[in-house]
Amino acid sequence: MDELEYDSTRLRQWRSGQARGFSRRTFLALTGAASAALAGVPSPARAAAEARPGAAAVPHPGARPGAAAGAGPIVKALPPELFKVFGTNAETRWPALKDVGYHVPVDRFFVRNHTSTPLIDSATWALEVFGAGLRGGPRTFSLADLRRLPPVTRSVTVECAGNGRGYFTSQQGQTVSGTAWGLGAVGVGRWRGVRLSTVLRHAGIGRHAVDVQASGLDATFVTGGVDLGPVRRPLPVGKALDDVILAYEMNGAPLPPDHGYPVRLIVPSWIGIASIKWVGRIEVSDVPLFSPWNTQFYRLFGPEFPAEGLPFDRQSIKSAFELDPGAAFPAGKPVRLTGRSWSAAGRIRRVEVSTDGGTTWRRARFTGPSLDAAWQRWELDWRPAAGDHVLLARATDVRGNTQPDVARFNTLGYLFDAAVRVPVTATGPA
Ligand SMILES: Nc1nc2c(c(=O)[nH]1)N[C@H]1C(S)=C(S)[C@@H](COP(=O)(O)O)O[C@H]1N2
Ligand SMILES: [Mo]
Repeated sequence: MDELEYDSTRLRQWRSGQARGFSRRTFLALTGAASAALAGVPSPARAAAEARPGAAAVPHPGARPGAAAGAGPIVKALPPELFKVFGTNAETRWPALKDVGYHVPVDRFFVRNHTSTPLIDSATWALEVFGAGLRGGPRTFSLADLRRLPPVTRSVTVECAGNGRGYFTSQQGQTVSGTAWGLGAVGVGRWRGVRLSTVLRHAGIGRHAVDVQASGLDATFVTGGVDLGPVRRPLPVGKALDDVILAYEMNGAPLPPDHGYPVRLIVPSWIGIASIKWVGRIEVSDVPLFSPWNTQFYRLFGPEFPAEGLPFDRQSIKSAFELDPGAAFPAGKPVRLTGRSWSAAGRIRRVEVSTDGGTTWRRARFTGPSLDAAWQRWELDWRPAAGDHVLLARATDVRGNTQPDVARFNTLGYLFDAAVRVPVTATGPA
């Protein structure tokens, strides 16, 4: 599974108009008028938001059986000591992970909703697998059908592609659009379900299958008066048949409503949008598929990238301390700094911590397991002198990728991977 090759092939197909689902013509109709008026770097998301309502309606399945609207955008409680809320989204506050184990408990796992958590009745819910990439007709699976198939359990990170976006502005002085997340749009869960490959084989996937696209049963996503249809994003068949899970349990219990009940995708190492929640339908196509979530969103736009934007799928590498910026410590007393690092390219090999703004670095001690597609916990003892200090943590993975000093600017603020500067103070005698 070579993602770079997949992405460059899709970019070529997209440029030459070979795209079903969300064509380049539709994209240009949405963005053309507005981007002509914009000076500087193109911002398709902004352009789409400014497009005339109804200018380019995208067809989508109207019937969404089993879905009902929830009370608010997020169902679970969002106490301020555990979450920072941004509209329909909520990020985990890192101090809330300090004394919890390897997996993030549901009560503090971040939520990223394009609209609202739907309340789905699993008794009437069914998964429909359909499309020209199947050898026969459509197949449906009840939750009981899925539970009868051989299960798998795996600890996997789910991380929003925009995690850390706020640091493009606060640390690099750059203007980007989208939710100004800190580092808390990430979590590791223990997911149990059935391999997507098992379900696709039961559905009769054919040799000519090209892409696999799951759609959510949450409300369709409307931006600037344009209905973009249900949240959906294609996977190449190579990835779909590799390590993707159709999960029905999180941390040993049925998925909670906010995290995709009754069934969601878990796509290891890929950006969070790939892990479609509340899956209702899965299309197996015999042609390349496109959706707004791999054409106008989740592409890298900016001076360093092609005008159409560079598609991407994989997450990057990051580290976070289990504390808030501005945390205060007693001066002259030992403190144990703790944190976690993770990379989509593999396990973490080394984490270095600086307590003096990046001048000197010490190696952190690993605690707990090192898992592929999840994170590494670490700690470091420190005795701060009175005054202000800047902490940094910098991870290196088994492939040799290291967090840079500066993340690559892109207008939608994805894949922030630079080491984050965390101001803290030590007060008192000494
Ligand atoms: N149906 C649907 N699936 C979705 C989304 C959504 O809004 N609707 N958000 C995606 C995004 S952008 C992310 S980062 C992850 C977040 O998963 P979580 O809310 O369980 O943390 O879900 C993804 N799956
Ligand atoms: Mo996301």
